Amino acid sequence: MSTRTLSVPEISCGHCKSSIEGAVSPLDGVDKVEVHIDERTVDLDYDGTDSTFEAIVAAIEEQGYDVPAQS
Ligand SMILES: [Cu+2]
Repeated sequence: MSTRTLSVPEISCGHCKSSIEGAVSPLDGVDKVEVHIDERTVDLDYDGTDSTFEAIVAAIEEQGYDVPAQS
């Protein structure tokens, strides 16, 4: 299991939180997803594989949010 925090600058409100958490939590390999509105971040616990991470980013982008390259 890996823990990672994604920066998603377009997060702004409770709708963003529920749509991102709703899209990411059902994905295979995701144990936990929590959006922090004030920090505009997404905390993740997932299986650590690249394919799961790519699916998470794709799911967030499908909800309309840009996920910039993470440092
Ligand atoms: Cu919002």
